[in-house]
Formats: sequence, C-alpha cells, structure tokens
Amino acid sequence: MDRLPEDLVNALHRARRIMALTGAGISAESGMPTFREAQTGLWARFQPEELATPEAFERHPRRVWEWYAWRRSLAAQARPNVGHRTLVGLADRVPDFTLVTQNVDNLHQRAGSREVVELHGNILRTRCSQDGGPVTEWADGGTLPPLCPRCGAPLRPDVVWFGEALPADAVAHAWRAAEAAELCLVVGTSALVHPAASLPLVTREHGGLVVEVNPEPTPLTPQAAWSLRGRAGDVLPRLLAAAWPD
Ligand code: BV8
Repeated sequence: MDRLPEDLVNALHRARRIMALTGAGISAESGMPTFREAQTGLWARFQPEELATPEAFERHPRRVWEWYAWRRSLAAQARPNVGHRTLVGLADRVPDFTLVTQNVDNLHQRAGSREVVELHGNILRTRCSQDGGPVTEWADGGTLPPLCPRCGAPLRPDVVWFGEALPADAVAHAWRAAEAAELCLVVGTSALVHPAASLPLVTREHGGLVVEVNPEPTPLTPQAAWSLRGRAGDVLPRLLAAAWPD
C-alpha cells in the first residue's frame, strides 16, 4: 500500500459522522481464520456456510455446537490487533462514530470499543434454542449441546445463522448510522453477505463516501471512493496518524 490519497486524509479529518463496518479480515492479524478461508484441522472438510445454518444445527447439533466451541476457544486465545485498536482511537477523535461489525469474535470489545453494533451476534454468548433467552450457566449433563436449565431445549450460540433474521435493534442502529455517515469505512469484508453488505451503499445513496480497506478487491470496490489495497493492521494506523498528526 503506497501513499495515502490526500483527499481521503482531509475528508477523514473533517468528517463529523463516520460509520465503520468490519468483517473477519480485521481479525485475520489476530490469528483468527477469516470466515471463508479453508477451515483447518478437524473442520477442514466443512464449508462454514453449511455449518452456520439452523438446518445444520437441527441435523447435527453436536457437530455445530463443537464447531462454535472450537471457534470460541480461538477467539479467547486471540488478542485484538492494531487494526481493532485504531478504530478505538478513531472513535475518540470523530464526533459521531459508529462501529458496526459482522464479526462474532468479541475482539472489538476486548480492544476497548465501547459501543459495538453486532449484526451477527457474539460467539461468547449462548442462548436457548427454544425461547431465545440468554443462558450463562448450565449443568454439564454429559450431552452436547448442553440443555437449557429453564426448558431442557438444546443451547445454541447467540449468533445469526444463514436464513435467520438479524437482530432488529442492531439493523436499525446500523442503518441510521449508514444514512447519516459522511464516510463509511469498510474494513476486512468480502462484501458477500447480506444485508450487511448493503450498508455502504446506503451511505452512498445518502451522499456519503465509501472507503474500503482490503488486500483484495471485492464487489464493493467499484462503489468505493477510495479502495486501499492493504491489510487493516498496516493501513488503519497510517490513516489515523495522517489525519490526526498530533
Ligand atoms: C437473512 C454469524 C433473511 C455466524 C454470519 C442472495 C443474495 C443476497 C442475499 C442472499 C442470497 N442468498 C441468500 C442470501 C441471504 C444470506 C446471504 O447473504 N448469503 C450470502 C452468502 C449470499 N444472508 C442471510 O441469510 C442473513 N439473513 O438474509 O435473513 C430473513 C429475513 C427475515 C426473516 C428471516 C430471514 C444472515 C447472514 C448472517 C450469517 N451469519 N456469521 C458465524 O459467524 O458462524 S455471516 C459470516 O460471513 C460472518 O459473520 C462473516 O463476518 C460474514 C461475512 O464474511 P466476512 O466477514 O466478509 O469474511 P470473509 O472471510 O468472507 O472475508 C474476509 C475478507 O477480509 C476478505 O475480503 C479478505 O480479502 C479480507 N482480509 C483478509 N485479511 C485481511 C483482510 N482485510 C483487511 N486486513 C487483513 N489483514
């Protein structure tokens, strides 16, 4: 990634309302496999899209539960990286900053981001597959998935699977921020999953500009005013330092 565009640095410094949308790529430098990278080890033979569905949980509840237990352990071992931390620094400098993530790894919160709009839930939370309510403790009855202490139904991770609706409050919050944003900073997403992938287009429709940070081009690239070919951990700190050199 060579020099940062001057007009982008100025727009960043001047912007009063910014929305950041992050995907699995911002956690790649924390050692988290991105969602579509070939899965490793035991999980290599499965496609994430075929595991992250209600049908998979229905047919193979133990397999799906253990896949999330594996990913939860990866997330717990991972540490937020400079990309996550730079977004905390950005939030301190921009009057109205909203962080929206597709990630379920809780790394933004661990980096210090205070308000994180979680479009796809959070892998550290568990809920009852029947009443949807949160469950923080359960007996180890020897079976997997564990059973809800309230009603006996299998427990599930508090994430949004393919074919499931996103949390209405998160969607409303994200859409409001996208409409109001002067800049939508899109970091580390393949821009394939909807409705999240539509958020930058909402900013554009309302006269805002899209900035993309990704080592690869994506379907969003043609819509971006700036598409910075680089890794989040390299580009984001440089953007922050250039826009706020103090
Ligand atoms: C819904 C939680 C309706 C679980 C996830 C056709 C067209 C449009 C939509 C659809 C369609 N067919 C089906 C749909 C709907 C479907 C969808 O979008 N499918 C896609 C695949 C076409 N969407 C849904 O089902 C959604 N629900 O529509 O419901 C509805 C409405 C009302 C009532 C009932 C139903 C639900 C979608 C949510 C699914 N859950 N995650 C879990 O994590 O296990 S999505 C999953 O993908 C992850 O959350 C992930 O975040 C998300 C997006 O992936 P990315 O984050 O982009 O990650 P990816 O690996 O793809 O890319 C990484 C990127 O990082 C790459 O570009 C790479 O270049 C870059 N990168 C790598 N290293 C770095 C980097 N970038 C920067 N720095 C680096 N170092």
